[in-house]
Amino acid sequence: MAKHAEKAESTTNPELKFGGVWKYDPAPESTDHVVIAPRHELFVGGQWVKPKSGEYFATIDPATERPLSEVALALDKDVDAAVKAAQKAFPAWRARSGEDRARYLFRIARMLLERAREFAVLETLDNGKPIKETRDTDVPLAAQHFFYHAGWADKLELLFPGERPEPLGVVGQVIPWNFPLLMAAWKVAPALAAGNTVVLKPAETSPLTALRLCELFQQAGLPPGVVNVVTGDGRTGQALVRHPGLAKVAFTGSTEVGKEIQKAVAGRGVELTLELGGKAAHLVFEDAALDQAVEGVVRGIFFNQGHVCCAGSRLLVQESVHDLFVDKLRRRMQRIRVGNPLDKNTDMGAIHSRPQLERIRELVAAGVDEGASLHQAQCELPAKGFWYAPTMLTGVAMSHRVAREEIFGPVLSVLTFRTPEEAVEKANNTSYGLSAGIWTDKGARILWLAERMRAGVVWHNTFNRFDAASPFGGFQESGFGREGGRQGLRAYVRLQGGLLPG
Ligand code: TAP
Repeated sequence: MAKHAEKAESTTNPELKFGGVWKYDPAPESTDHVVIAPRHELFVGGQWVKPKSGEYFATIDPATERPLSEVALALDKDVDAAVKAAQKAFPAWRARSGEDRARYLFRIARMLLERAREFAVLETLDNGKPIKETRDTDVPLAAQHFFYHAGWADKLELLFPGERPEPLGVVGQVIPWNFPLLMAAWKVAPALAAGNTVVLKPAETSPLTALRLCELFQQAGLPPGVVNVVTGDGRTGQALVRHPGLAKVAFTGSTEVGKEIQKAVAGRGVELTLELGGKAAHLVFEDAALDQAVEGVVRGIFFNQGHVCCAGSRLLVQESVHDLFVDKLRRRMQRIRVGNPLDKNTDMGAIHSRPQLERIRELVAAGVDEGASLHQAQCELPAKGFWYAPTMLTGVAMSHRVAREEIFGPVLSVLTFRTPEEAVEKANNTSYGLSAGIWTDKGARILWLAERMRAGVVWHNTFNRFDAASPFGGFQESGFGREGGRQGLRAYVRLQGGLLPG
């Protein structure tokens, strides 16, 4: 509960006044503008409804601390109404042909691309991430998830030959703040393609794009209740995952909350997939194309301010090239442009919230206390908002907190190795197992390493590349189940066994 109070504090601004519609308009001649309503209600049964709690909370722009809008707080009764709406919608939705469901998903995908700029700006404002990323990654990938799953909706029998895939029922989906729109698409698209109905709970600090997605659902004519969105804090998430009307829970977030959810659904016959934290090893061998590897490492840790579950946060460099590589990295970090997330030249935007900024500061201080050397890019950070310079800690040992705990910020911990065996041993020495990266010129070494590394995704000579067709998920404390691809759809169906020809 303390965590939720902390988050609420970060969004409570004494100057909060909602005089009317808040409008972002970058230049008079530009069409790139977004209008934000001063208040957002819940989306239940295809309608905007007031919360029974009567309460609202603020969502702010982390780059300026300016309030953007107030958002309804859904508690038990609202969550119950949303689950009931999804239950009511389920029989008709599952009875539709796959082709029919596909039409809705294609329509949503196309509409999202038509309004791509608006969604990109809104996401940047509510999250703090640079417009370059929302424009080139978040929005197109979110649309890709709808397109991709639309393509499978009428071909599920081909995906699971000899089986009869049936939808599960009402799915409760809880998502985090680091990729709000993308996570919503990533969760909703496969669930609908497979014939389920949904209650989605976005993160308290970044609910606006999931709510705007509801406008697309309405405009696409999606039947009422097929998708419901309940905004709120951890209490809303708790009410949802505990609701007896759910057939499945899909959660993305911290390992700590994931464990709580696992307990909450235990023994209820509810399907569960968990996408949790990570502490990815990013390996650089002496024979790698070092300048390309520098770019990969920078993308691996500074993309989205390092608020990425699969971020390459543990750099393992072969000892023979350590000094050279660190020097190249230090010079490259100096060229990262940090600042106004709405500026298309910005590489790194704002840290998402004050509690997250404090956590990053605390862990970096712990790293220095434990003996690591601190290297920070020299850059002028804005006075208002939550900011942190690109940071690297060298001389890190496996026992240090910064080598073991997820920082979820723009902080790279650098360690060394001598042999491939030692690299694998250090890479696997973690309680997580979500992703890993390998930079080497030798194909045989890539295969040898990939077979031995315990990570759900292993990139080689690239990092942080995503595709709706590719399954994503982890081992150990990074969770279980996969999202994306055939494996992702499998998590939204029950396989009933095939029909034998007569
Ligand atoms: P969490 O605090 O776990 O929050 C995730 C979501 O769960 C939010 O919507 C949150 O609501 C809600 N929630 C909080 N307490 C809950 C409870 N007891 N029962 C049900 N729902 C609850 O994580 P975060 O701070 O948003 O995100 C950062 C973490 O997510 C990192 O550890 C990161 O690695 C992980 N993450 C993993 C992935 C994948 S794919 N593996 C992707 C992105 C992020 P409020 O936000 O309103 O409190």
